[in-house]
Amino acid sequence: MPNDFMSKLAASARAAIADPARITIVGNDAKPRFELFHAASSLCSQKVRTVLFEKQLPYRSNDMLILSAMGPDGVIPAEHYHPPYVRLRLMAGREIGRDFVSGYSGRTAVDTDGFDPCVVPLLVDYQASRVIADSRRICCYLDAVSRAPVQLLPDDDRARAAVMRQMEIVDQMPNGAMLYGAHPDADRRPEALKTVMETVYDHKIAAIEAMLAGNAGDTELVTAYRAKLAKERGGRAVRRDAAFQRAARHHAAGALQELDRTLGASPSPYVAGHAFSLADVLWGVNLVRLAYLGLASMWDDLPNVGRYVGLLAKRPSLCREAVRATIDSLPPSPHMDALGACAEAAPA
Ligand SMILES: N[C@@H](CCC(=O)N[C@@H](CS)C(=O)NCC(=O)O)C(=O)O
Repeated sequence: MPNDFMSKLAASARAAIADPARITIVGNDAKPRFELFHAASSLCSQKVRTVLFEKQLPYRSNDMLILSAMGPDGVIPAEHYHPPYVRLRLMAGREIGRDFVSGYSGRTAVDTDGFDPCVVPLLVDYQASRVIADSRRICCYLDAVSRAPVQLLPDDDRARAAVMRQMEIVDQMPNGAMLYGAHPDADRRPEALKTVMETVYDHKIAAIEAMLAGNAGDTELVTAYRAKLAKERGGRAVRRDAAFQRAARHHAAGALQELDRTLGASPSPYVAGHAFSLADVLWGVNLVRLAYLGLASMWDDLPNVGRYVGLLAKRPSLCREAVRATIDSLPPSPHMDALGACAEAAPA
């Protein structure tokens, strides 16, 4: 893709960010190779930022508002729903070659659920003239293009397969279901979050409908927004569905039990092999989210998971990009102490 075209599209996507203070440079390079569109609170963005931190890579950071809101003049669409950002994402989506998302599963895995054209994160690599979508792919991409100071995907085939296997397991976690949905028996989500989630789907749907109406002549955008609309309508339909919510929690419980067994058999404190890897990045971010939602009791009887959570929260990258970012960007949670001490690195 020609670089100036990509740069112009990225600049237009940036222009939708209401507060310029949310556009910053991370690191010591005024013209960095990478640009990230993300959100402080987003689980998938936290994974990518953790990798960028581990790699000490400078980047332009666009911290987007990903919640739509209702203003006096009607809906205010989330910043990542605006056409230039969606167009940038569609370019990245072509490389992935999957169909668009067509419904709601409570997961966000592109392999099994399809490509969502209206989500973060998204990485622009100006050196390679590429746009990369999907947190798992972005994390692997960053590891491939930048091997130092730490390698997060091993070269050895078996070790690499073990890391990839864990990444697939985390990708299948029903995080959307547990964040947006109300569990019928034990909804332990922070009260302030529950309040936000009461209207989240109505606002999302109104915003996408507004985008559809405003771009009715653009077939590509219409197809993308229709896919997003189908997903979010599906989410609204099951957000209080008891069986759906119980199934999501049951799936997460099974994955944590398996994690406990895997950690028990691991030759190191890490989940795949001897060294800290992308598997630990993804699990770390996901475990922080579960703790935030009040679900740390799910590992009360899983001692290996308990130890693992404590270890990961002490890693400066995860401490800053998952624990601190969650505290600073999501409604307050009384459950964060479950993570133990967090070891944030001094600012660069
Ligand atoms: N498979 C994608 C999923 C991305 C995703 O679902 N992002 C969420 C935040 S973690 C999002 O942007 N949600 C806002 C929305 O749906 O409008 C990835 O891993 O990058």
